[in-house]
Amino acid sequence: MARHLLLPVVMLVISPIPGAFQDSALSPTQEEPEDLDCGRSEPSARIVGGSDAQPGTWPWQVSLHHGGGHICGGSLIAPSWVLSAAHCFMTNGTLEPAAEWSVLLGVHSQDGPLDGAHTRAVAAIVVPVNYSQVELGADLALLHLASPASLGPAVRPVCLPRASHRFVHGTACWATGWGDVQEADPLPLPWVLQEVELRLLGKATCQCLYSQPGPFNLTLQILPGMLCAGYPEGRRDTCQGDSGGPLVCEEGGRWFQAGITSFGFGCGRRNRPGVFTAVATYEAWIREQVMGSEPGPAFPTQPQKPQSDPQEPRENCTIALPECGKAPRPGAWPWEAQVMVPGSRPCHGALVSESWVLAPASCFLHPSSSDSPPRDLDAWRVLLPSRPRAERVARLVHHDNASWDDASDLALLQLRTPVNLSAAPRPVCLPHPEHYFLPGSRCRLARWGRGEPALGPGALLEAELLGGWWCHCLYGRQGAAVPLPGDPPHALCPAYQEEEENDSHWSLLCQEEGTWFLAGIRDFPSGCLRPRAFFPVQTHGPWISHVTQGAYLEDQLTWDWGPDGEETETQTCPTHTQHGACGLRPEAAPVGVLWPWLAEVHVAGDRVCTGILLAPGWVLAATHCVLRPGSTTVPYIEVYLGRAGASPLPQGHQVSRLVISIRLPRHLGLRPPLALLELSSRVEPSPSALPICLHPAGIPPGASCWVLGWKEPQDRVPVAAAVSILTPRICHCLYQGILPPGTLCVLYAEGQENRCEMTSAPPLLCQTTEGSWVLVGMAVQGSRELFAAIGPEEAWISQTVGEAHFLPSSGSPHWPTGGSNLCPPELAKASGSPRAVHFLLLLTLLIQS
Ligand code: 4AZ
Repeated sequence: MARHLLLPVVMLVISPIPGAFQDSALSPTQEEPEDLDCGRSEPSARIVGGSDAQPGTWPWQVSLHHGGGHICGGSLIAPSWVLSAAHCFMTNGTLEPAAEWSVLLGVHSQDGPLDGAHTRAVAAIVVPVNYSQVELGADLALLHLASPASLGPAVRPVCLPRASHRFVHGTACWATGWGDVQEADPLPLPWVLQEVELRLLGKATCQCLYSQPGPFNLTLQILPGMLCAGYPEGRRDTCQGDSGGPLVCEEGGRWFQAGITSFGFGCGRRNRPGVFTAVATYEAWIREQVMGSEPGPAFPTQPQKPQSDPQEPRENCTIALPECGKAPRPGAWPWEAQVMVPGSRPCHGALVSESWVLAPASCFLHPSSSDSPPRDLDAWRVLLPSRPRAERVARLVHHDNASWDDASDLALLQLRTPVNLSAAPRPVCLPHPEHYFLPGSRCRLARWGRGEPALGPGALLEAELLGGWWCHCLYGRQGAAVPLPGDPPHALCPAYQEEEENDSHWSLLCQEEGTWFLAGIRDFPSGCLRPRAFFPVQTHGPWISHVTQGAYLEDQLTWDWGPDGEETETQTCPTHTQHGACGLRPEAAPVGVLWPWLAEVHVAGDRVCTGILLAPGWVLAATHCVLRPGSTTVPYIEVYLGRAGASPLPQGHQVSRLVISIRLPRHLGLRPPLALLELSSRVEPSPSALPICLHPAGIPPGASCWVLGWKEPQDRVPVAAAVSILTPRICHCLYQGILPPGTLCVLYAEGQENRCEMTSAPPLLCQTTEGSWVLVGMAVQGSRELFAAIGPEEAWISQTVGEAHFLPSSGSPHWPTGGSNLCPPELAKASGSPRAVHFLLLLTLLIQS
């Protein structure tokens, strides 16, 4: 589909035609002599879904060449006149020079010797003054040939309808052209003229179809002077390159041109019929332009006027529903195909049309010679649901990149006999390249490739699609722009509610309005801290439709996004994702949790502690909060994630886990301040639950730090209080002798110290200069300023939690080394008065820096 630009109004008559003005449209005489025999073709006798025309069937069809190739169609209406579409000749609102165009007449195949064909130069191109863009109508043009065409059996004019001519809706008419056979799929050699039978649709029916919202919320107003032809279910249509060509209907043994191919949304799409310029509407304009030409176009009287005005019965608004992607229930997939190749395990694929099965090419590539798969297709069989016998295979087509690019690990198998589609088998829907699966879409996994023979529980795993930011940025595309809705995504990431099986290959099915799409294939082997990602199938839509000529590419069915939505703002990945998916906090996430690593640790139903997610199965908390002093039994503890500031999130993003064990480091004497809580099952990373980073040196150099707690223990709305971490020396001086080793002291920024309550033992976090968030300490019981440092426990944490994410140690240490070990006397003196401590500390810090 070509995107048509908004073009300014144009009026360009390059060579005025002399002669008397005769406004026949206003006073058409029924007996008007016909100056030309029109609309007759040889008695014996793409367009999308069409077929090769017989030579001589459509003798008025011409091909308009520009820059050495076919651009548009046209129709011969008089020896010196060709009718076509205005948009063929306009670039940025300007009419292209007539001299650059030539008209090919009497041509059938545009490849090889053009027997019987001849060419004419164009002397002038005329476009209505009120033409600006196709969607606004008046998309017609007249080409005045430099010399008359030589008429013969292969070159004859078509008849034009008078303004009063009524084409009855439902009439089967024909469109012809050398245009694309599908969207972005040119007519193959030998470029034989294609014909397709299209039914005229009443204006109300067409408006009803085009009022169904589509991708980009597109709807269209059908204006006077437009006419639609096609089918609600699509599949047969005109396409790019057919523009300007004729839509003709036979009446009384003559062919009348009812329409000029103008535009449409895509080609052959459901509820998107082709839109044509209604020629009858422009009788007066055409007569005016050709005035004085001898012989001029013929406007024969309509042979039999329809009895009554052919208005549609009020209102026929039956839209077509998708023919693909309906399943009785998740898991009972009517498109599930098993390809049986002798000597190997069954390979799971999906039925995508009556005749084609899509499956991973790796199932059929010979491991030793990847480019020459076994070709003994005779012995291959395909099992489809509800089919009594296995299907035989006629052809195997590999994706060109199948053997080296995992994202293109695809092959298409053609069945020898097409299957009758019913409830089962039924094809799955495929997405167009511009399809945008909304974040939060409900998805399922389906077997793909050499899966295990029995239906594993994974096949019913429910997942929710993550937004583009997460999926794109967690895969380390630092600094790259996140693909906008409508742009092809690099990956699709579903977030699972439960654990999945790790070792299987799956395809990703996503649902829109009850219809299932094959959205992704074959997950990447995911790093443990990253959500699973699937290669999007949508980028392969053009290849699949090119090979199958009829796979079920279906438009987007849900659209709660649009050009004005937040989702369309360009977002960029932060640079720090290079360290993996820890410590991320999206600054401009449209929905999401501000603190995705913050957990609520509900202890024995009577108190809530703060916890921090370190890895998919581990949360760190302060021991004194989760274990009562003196108690040795493990209380009943539940951990909630994805709740911090989570109000706009769908329910599915809030997860809870039981704590199955509490691990404490070995400490002599005192009870260790930090506790690791092992969760009953992993929490797969998602925007609302992501692990934090750790730093081997404890505090990353140059970081800015915060105490992250709740304002009130009841409502648990997270608040962050800005702090500075004091140097060990100052800390030591302030709390002389009373601090356990590894304790950090903080100084709150002005007015921040009472921001959060402390009974829940909040964490101390720092954000590195690159943007990653690092856990530095957990509050010590009874103190606002003292925190148990994480740094000294690095070895214990990494031994207990294999996946804890330590940032690479870089740069200088957080504190300058050296200097005096003596305490500044002012500090010691100040201990009683907090205001004086602050003042003196600030002074000391300034002197140090
Ligand atoms: C085009 O771009 C075009 N399906 C022509 C016809 C249609 C769509 C696009 C109708 O010239």
